[in-house]
Amino acid sequence: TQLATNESGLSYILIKNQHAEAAIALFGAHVLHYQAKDKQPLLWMSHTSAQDGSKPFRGGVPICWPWFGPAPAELGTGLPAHGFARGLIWQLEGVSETDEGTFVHLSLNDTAETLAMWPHPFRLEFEVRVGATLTMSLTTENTSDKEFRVFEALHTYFNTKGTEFVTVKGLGDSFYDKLTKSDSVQDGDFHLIAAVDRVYSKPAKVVTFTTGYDTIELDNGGENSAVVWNPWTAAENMADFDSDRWQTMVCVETCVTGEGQTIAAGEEHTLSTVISYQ
Ligand code: TA6
Repeated sequence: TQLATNESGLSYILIKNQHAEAAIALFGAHVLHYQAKDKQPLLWMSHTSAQDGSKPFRGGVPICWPWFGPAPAELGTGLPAHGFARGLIWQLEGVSETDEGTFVHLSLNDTAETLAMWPHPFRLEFEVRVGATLTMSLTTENTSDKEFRVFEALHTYFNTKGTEFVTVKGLGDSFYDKLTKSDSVQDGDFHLIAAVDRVYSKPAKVVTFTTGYDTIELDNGGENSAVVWNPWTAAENMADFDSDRWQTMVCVETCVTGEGQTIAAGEEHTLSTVISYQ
């Protein structure tokens, strides 16, 4: 495990152990790459993603926090989509090696800059374990003297062999369709056959899906919803999304959306996922 720096001065933790290899950027506490031994890379990353910190990485695991999608109207205009956590540099708290894998611990505290966007003191802790499974847990501590509400996601981009291989189970039947802006109901499993942007409100704790390479299991905790996203040909209009590679990605996300998660003063909440091969 080593700390590396790219041409733009962004720092990364590069991990290689007996189970897997991975790369995690301090910018956004962003898991960019994870590959278990004898497996394909698990995470999809756009070849045209910004690499200089001018905007969040397109791919891997963006951390959306403390809002999901556009900022709540009461916070005003001009705020970044999906919150600010994925666009700030986190603090590296420690790295430890165990038989189960490498643990990386990062943190983010409120600053004058975050308080100007979202008026609440906080501390975030992000713990990643790079082992035979990829485990991520995001803990929000309310360090203020008033309760606050957060919306969040581990917005994971998965690498697939092709859209036709993707079937997702465990999403539950109710979803909000962001493309048609309507509530809808699904009967059975989800098949990736067209553009999709859905917020499922009653997912099972364990969501599983096929990539064409493997069957992946997400064992989630602290979530209240799951999102499935693939922009399809609309990816061609996104500057940082290489135009034909939507065919080999799908986002299956562990989320707190809807009513959000209220956290009392001095309390904390953890959103987590354990990603493993079935
Ligand atoms: O999780 C799905 C989504 O919220 C979509 O609506 C889509 O816009 C996507 O995330 C990517 O958002 P971004 O801000 O990273 O371009």
